[in-house]
Amino acid sequence: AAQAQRLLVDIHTHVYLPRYASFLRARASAPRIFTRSTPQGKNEERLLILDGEPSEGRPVGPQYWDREEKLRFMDKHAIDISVVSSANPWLDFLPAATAHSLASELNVDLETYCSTSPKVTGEVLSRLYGFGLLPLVPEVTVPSLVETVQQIASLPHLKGIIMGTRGIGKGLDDDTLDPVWSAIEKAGLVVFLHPHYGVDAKAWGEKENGHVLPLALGFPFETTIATTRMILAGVFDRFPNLKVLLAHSGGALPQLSSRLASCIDHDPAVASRLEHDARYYLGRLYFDAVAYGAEELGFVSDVIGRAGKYAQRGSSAAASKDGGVGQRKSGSSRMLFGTDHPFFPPLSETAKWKSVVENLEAIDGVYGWGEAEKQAVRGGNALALFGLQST
Ligand code: 5CU
Repeated sequence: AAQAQRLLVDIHTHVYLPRYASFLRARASAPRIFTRSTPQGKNEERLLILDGEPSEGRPVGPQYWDREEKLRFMDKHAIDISVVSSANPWLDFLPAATAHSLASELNVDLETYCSTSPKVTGEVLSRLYGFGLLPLVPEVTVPSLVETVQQIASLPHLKGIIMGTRGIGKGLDDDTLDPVWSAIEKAGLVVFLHPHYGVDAKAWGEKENGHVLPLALGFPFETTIATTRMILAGVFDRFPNLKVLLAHSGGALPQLSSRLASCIDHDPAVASRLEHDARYYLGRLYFDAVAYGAEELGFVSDVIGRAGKYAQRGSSAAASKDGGVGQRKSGSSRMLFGTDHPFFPPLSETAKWKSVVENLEAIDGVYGWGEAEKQAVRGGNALALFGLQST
């Protein structure tokens, strides 16, 4: 058990399973994988997934679907365990019947991908676990979503569900989804909330900035909006044991949570719907540590760590007597290391990926976190959240 507490666990790492990649290859419009010939006369595969992405897409290869590549990447960065999720845009673009059958097949594929992986040396733990998929598309029936939750819960290596922000067309604050939240809560699965659509592309202006604005700002704002809508709809009041993990450290939500609380306080109709001050709900959530900076991680843990002070709406938080160090330490218990592999590859051959090294250095550099907090963020929190029992 002491060894397990030192494991490095990556909870934000993606795959396009071979069945999904074949599906994308058969498509004529985005999302799709297509082949083109290079100036050297070779064939190369390209991936086109984002809205407004140039039509030549980006390079795609075995790092997206080959499990051996995932394990090699893990070895290169000393990652012991990965909790792997399908990458966006999941099944969002499919008709309901296809989404439903493909979700079930991909869930079984992911279970096999994980269950046949090697074990962590000296441990009963596998090196790979996964987040399953729900057929979250318009016109799917809620009973079929619940059925898929139950399928995922029955697959021993699947510990959660990755989902985008659209729900079944009306977002995640749609009350129709209540039986789905209830089934997920009951099964103890972790929801990994991940963006794909960003915000209205008109916000990016006319200058050519590649993917920088949609990825750096659009993705996190999408998560911010979706989570805020869930808070406002009372999802976390109705399902207090629902475990939701936010991609990219919750986007702008930690920075905006006091402003959100104030806006709610000034809107009696909304305020009367909620059991708690908005800031309280941040202490119920989990945040990946994919923020690339120590100061940002420290700030997020401060905000999570103070949440308990805001159980009552209108409560005013007394300043911490220890300068906030205890609060910062306690917030760290809901933060978890991630890489976003295979996205953000290095632009040239390097020993380690910059994106991974930066996230590890950020954890190491958080002022006020001791070795215990850092190790918990690197792996211990993930073992606890996903119920991964060591020998
Ligand atoms: O680079 C990107 O486009 C992405 C993406 O689509 N999804 C993701 O998780 N990270 C980066």
